[in-house]
Amino acid sequence: MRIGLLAMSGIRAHDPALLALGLTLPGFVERSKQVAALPSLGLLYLAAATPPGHELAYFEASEDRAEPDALYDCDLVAISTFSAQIFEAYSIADRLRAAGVKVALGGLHVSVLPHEAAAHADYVAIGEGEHVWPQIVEAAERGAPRRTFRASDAAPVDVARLPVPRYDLLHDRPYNRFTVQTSRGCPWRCDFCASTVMLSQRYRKRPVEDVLRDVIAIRRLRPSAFLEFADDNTFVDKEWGKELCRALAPLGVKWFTETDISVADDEELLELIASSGCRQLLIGLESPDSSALEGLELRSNFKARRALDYESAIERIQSAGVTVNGCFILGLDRHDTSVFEEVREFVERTQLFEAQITYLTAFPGTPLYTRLEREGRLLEPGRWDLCTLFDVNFQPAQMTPQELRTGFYGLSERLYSSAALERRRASFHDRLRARQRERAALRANSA
Ligand code: B12
Repeated sequence: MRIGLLAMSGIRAHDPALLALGLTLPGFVERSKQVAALPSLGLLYLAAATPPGHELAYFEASEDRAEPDALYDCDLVAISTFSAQIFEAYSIADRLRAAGVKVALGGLHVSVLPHEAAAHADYVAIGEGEHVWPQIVEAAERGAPRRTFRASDAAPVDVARLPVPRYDLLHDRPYNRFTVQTSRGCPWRCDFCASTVMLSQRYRKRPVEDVLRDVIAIRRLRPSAFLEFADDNTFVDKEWGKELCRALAPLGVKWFTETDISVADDEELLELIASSGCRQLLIGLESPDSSALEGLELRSNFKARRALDYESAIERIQSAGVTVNGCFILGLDRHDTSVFEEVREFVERTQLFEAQITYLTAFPGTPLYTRLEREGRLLEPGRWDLCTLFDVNFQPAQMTPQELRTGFYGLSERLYSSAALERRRASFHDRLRARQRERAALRANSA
């Protein structure tokens, strides 16, 4: 069969005022360019798990009706999508099916709402795709009737046996940023999280030599590639993290990842992260104030506990030479209109190299969604297209939706202006130099 792999690409946001603002703010523009340049790792994993004897091609659609014509020559098309682009994916699927192409849908959103997806697909996949995808290919080949495949009905996916994602399918594309997974899942359970937890609960890390094998495969394709680890929380296991960094260091790659604030607790790890080519750690701080984070992490109140120590933790990480992209969620239940100034002050005080602000977003399948639905606080239930992190679709507890938006616009202007960006960057480098001088002096004294 000829099999097409369709990624819904680009970023989504609908609020016209924010879009107009975003286009003029350097901080937004920079990240949007980077984001637009990442392929779908999920589809590359499916490609690697495809039984032999089929012809594979990777495609992208940046919006509804943007699907390439060549998709219509396929026998089977696998579409991977998150919530924000699900309706676009459904209409592309409907058109493909009307033209006689078999369609399989999977991914985070579809795994949570398989009944919704089933109306638009021949085959629906729930959960991780590596073991169900070969079954879907086989079903399509036989012309088997429509059905849903559950990863939980197959053997569990062993992350110590993952194949190299088929990066080679991207050989003729302009990508210079690639994703690699070093781990799947996260030990914490934040009520808003809609990542791997939607597929499987457990946190699993991969053998370091397999990660290296994947990095080398990317480098073979694109020697100067920048790597983003598509993990939920890379440095949960500090000793394994050190092993990973030691293995990456000789390759001279530049990389970025997401992790939690506890990375600051281990000085040796920080040094290894810095010396192995890490350009930035993205850390979900969520709010500067611990009280706003009470109960948000459901297992052990991790976020509220750690917020007490955010400032010194950020200082430790950044003075090891690793920039922090601190993420803040606006509209948590304890946030009133004072939160915008609070975040601005915090970013200024800590001189976070980068700050990311998003709205509290109720993704389907999350405990947050269930709670806001129960409390009648979803403004337009079922509007999955508003699950962009940049559109408000809930009634905040202590503000009107418009107050939340207005505060967000104002904060965006202050955080992402050229002047603010330059100030933070200069301050990072100044502090780093000062810290390096201090260390050199200490070493000289103790010698
Ligand atoms: C890398 C990344 C991106 C990249 C690449 C996206 C891409 N096309 O894959 C970029 C930067 C472009 C991106 C953009 C966006 N992202 Co993003 N992103 C991530 C990140 C960090 C990792 C995703 C990843 O690669 N996972 C690893 C792969 C292997 O897993 P997977 O895709 O789920 O695939 C597996 C299964 O789902 C399944 N599967 C997937 N598709 C299919 C299809 C079939 C047919 C089958 C059988 C199986 C199957 O099999 C795969 C292998 O097991 C996650 C957060 C996280 N830590 O997980 C957020 C995340 C996925 N992103 C998110 C969001 C909201 C977005 C945006 C909508 C933001 C915006 N405003 O535009 C955009 C979406 C636009 C887009 N083009 O996708 C949310 C999605 C939540 C949700 N449930 O919808 C997440 C979870 C982050 C968050 N803050 O909550 N993102």
